[in-house]
Amino acid sequence: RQGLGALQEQTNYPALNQPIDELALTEIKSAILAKLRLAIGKDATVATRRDWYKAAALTLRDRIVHHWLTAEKQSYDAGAKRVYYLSLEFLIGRLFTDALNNMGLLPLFEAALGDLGVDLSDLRKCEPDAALGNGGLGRLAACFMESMATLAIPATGYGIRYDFGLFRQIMNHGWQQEYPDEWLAFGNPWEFQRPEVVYNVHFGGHVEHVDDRGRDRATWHPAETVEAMAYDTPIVGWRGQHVNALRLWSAHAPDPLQLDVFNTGDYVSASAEQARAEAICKFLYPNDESAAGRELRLRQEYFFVSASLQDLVKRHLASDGGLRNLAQKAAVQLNDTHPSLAVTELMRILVDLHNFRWDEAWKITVATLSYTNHTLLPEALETWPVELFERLLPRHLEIIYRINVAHLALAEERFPGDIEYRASVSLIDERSGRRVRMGQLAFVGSHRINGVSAMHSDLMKETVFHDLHHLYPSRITNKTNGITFRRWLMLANPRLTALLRETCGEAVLDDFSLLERLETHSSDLEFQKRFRDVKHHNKLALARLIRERNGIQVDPSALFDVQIKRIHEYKRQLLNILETIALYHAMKDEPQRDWVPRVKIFAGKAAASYRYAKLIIKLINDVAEVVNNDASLGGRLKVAFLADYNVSLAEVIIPAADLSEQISTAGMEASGTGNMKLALNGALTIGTLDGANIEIRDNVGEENIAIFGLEAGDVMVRRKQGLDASDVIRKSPRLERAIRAIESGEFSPGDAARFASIGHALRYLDHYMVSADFDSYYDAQRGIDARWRVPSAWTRASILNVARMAWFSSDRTIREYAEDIWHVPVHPGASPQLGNQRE
Ligand code: B1N
Repeated sequence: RQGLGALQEQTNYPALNQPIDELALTEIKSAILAKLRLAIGKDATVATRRDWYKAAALTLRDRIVHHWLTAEKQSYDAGAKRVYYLSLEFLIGRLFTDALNNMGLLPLFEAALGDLGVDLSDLRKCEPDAALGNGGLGRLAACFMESMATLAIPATGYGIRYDFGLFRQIMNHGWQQEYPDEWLAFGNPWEFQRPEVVYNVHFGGHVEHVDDRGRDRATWHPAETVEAMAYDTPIVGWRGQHVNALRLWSAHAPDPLQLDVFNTGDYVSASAEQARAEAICKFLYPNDESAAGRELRLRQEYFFVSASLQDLVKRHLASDGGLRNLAQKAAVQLNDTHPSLAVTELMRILVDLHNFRWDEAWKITVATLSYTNHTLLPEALETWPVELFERLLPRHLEIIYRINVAHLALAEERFPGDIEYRASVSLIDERSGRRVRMGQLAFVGSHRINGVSAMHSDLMKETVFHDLHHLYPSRITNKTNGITFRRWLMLANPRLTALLRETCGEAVLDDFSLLERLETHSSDLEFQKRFRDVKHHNKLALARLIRERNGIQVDPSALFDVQIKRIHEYKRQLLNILETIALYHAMKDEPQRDWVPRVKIFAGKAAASYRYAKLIIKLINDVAEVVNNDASLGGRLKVAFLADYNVSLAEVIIPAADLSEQISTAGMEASGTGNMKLALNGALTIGTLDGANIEIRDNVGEENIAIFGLEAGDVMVRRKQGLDASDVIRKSPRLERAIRAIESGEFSPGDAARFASIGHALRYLDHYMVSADFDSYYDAQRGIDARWRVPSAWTRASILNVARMAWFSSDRTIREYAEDIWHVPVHPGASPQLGNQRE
């Protein structure tokens, strides 16, 4: 029973653990030294920190592999049903301490490394983030992988092994610049290359229809073939008992070099085929909530869907002798529409390759697949031109047409003669050039379609999937997102974890519902002080980081006000910075007032092609420049934009936050998961009634959260009324002044025109209701100030947030998927009650 001794020690917290077993210590030390020599090829005297990191990671990996192989064998022997999580994104971050912690080996490794003269917390930083995702959707996939392993659900994650993950963000005079993320430059100690696990993935060519006596079989004669090679990364669950694989595909040309061409001296053309194939896994599309619309993206989607389905079909053919009972043995979850082609590919495999009758194949497909929708934003709903489909995937287009025939017949049956209804549910959008609708395809081909928060699932039924919902009324279900507490509490916030263990009992690590035991301590002044000390310590660490990275001096006892997420108009960083400007003006007007000291902390990336979002970043940095250097404020307001937001930076910011900004335009944020991470770490939320904010309010209580602004229904009404914001601006001198400051060059001296487009949008468009919500937001912020002035009240609310967040564990979310969608058992050993009995 080992816990967080190592991280506590690293942060000088009294260790709660048993003494370390000397025998095990000796063993780990010699194992690390052996790795250093035999796998890295270096001697301890010349090893760099990175060498030590790799040696330690490989030593740990050895120990994980044993559990992995055992888990694999057990589920195989038992003929257990397996979950396949198909996702174009897995935003993993670092794995070293995550795996150590789940294996219960953190204290042992820290001691062993310490004896060898290296600091574990230094080694930790040598690991690059695996940033194979954009934001919430990709991070959710990573949390789910960890929870599935924790609940001992046999599962495989399938995705792409991108050579370059999400771009690195660098600030150049306040402007975002993108640089390639070379995360594999020094190798990756976690992955196992599987050169023997290779599948051919085809593109293009033509389709031949043989006479198959009324069946729907066809033969596809493709024009191009790409090889998919597997790389496996083990994912360890809590307590280390169960391990699953994340299987990522890498693309290669079957014929890497055309020797004849090379010998003519044309070296570039000789490897052209290889370059074309490898482009597929070259990089992750940097879109969040917008569709890529590029041919290469469609190639990526088909590539990973085809390889993954071939892999799982092979597995089931080997173990179950046939595909007839596939749905009893396999549950395939589609993470958004990016893997929607699984619907057509599985049909192709069953009908063309395994000779199934169409109707039976269709039953198997629908029973096997399920689809998670993550956004209602129209610009993010994937569609592909029919013409492109025809060129790249001719057989799949035919299958789509064939599915559509039966589907539209059902629609006709339901609403005879209603042409508009049929057009609306059709898999083909005929309005502006013919396009394949990937959302409709995934919906029709799945037995369950889920949204990611209660509100989002309701809106799915009312908006994008309104008509489809009427046709298939039992399919839409809600699965509110969750986060893994192992990473977002235990690892990110070891001091809070130690306090929670002491207060709620050790069993809290296995049963987060025990967090409720904090409630009785929430008003205890002695406990409050200890709780505040933890936060203060975390804030000191963040203040240090802000000084080192941005050269900005912040007061660690100021209110740390945090907005960290992708930069997007609907997430409304603009609303936050406008309020900052208004507060700045107010402070300058009345410098003698007892203003609550605040640090406004921003971090996030803008899609490289999203010019307006990049302009917002520049505005934040320009405001920071003016505000931070205005001596008349006495340091009571600071603004810091931290560059290159990623999982590891989040792990530092979140435990230090006092206030969590969740201020999206109501109806637009499907769920949010940063909102959960921040509340779990004791930040109070200021937010709109949007996504999972609503469920956070329901759990923490409305007196412990600051809700403001228009509701989703109001937003729809106001949009219908027309979008001009001049009415609200006229009534709000404060807002008028803030907008004028932006337009007049107050923050861009010598370049007043820089933010003209922002001023224009705020005044005359206001699609995202920034102006419309401004006053309400400003007032809510002053309410926050008032609360902050009474430390006991603030701390109480903060403690109650922690105490009431247990429901947002991704273990809960995964249990719901397992029960309602996948129909797989969760391992009883991982059930919450077990932890209890140890008390
Ligand atoms: O998925 C998260 C939610 O918590 C967020 O609210 C939601 O915005 C996010 C196209 C997306 N929705 N859609 C995307 C990502 C990449 C891409 O190319 C869309 N991301 C979300 C988890 O449910």
